[in-house]
Amino acid sequence: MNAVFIKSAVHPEDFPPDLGVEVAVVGRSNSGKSSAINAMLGSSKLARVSNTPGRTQLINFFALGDDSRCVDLPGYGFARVSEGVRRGWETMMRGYFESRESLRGLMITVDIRRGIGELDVQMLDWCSALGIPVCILATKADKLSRNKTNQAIAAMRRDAATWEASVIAFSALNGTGIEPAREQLERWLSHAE
Ligand SMILES: Nc1nc2c(ncn2[C@@H]2O[C@H](COP(=O)(O)OP(=O)(O)OP(=O)(O)O)[C@@H](O)[C@H]2O)c(=O)[nH]1
Ligand SMILES: [Mg+2]
Repeated sequence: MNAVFIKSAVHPEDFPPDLGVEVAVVGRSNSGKSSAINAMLGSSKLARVSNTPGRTQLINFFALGDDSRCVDLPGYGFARVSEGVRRGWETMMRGYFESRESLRGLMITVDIRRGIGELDVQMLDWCSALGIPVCILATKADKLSRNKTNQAIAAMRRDAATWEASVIAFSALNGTGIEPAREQLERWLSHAE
């Protein structure tokens, strides 16, 4: 997939035109979001863009083709953010989720060793209220043995069933799950209506 950075934005009026289809990626800070985006899109330049200081707190849009986009959303769960920053994040996310007609699905990166946490649950609740399909990428699967990975995935699938979300064991390091994640992305992006 040939991805090209379009722009960063905070407010809906600055987003690229809401045409065609897009898939967004979000997750706890340090959960492997940038690595997952790079692995799925097969480009190492994208993370550099989204990790540019200042851009981490912005919504980053990447073009994947004509009217087809991947959106890198600012992560949550930073250790010491002020109430003001947290509110700003929430307002920005609301502005995105509640206005974006072209959004076809959301991928949430969750560190497989942590499992689905409170903030992920809020995200899942929000998506199900808005009718947005979710796929969870259980990242850093290379950190666990095969046995532990299977156990963790089974537990995450049980948790995720509440929201009808799917779970994919994923590792940007050894390539686990990159193909199924990419297929999910493409399935969502092929929903043109
Ligand atoms: N072992 C292992 N480490 C990973 C994997 N993916 C990411 N990491 C490491 O986890 C750390 C965070 O990865 P990022 O991809 O930057 O995570 P992020 O969610 O984008 O982080 P922020 O944008 O800083 O919130 C880095 O040190 C990565 O090298 C993986 O699949 N396996
Ligand atoms: Mg990142």
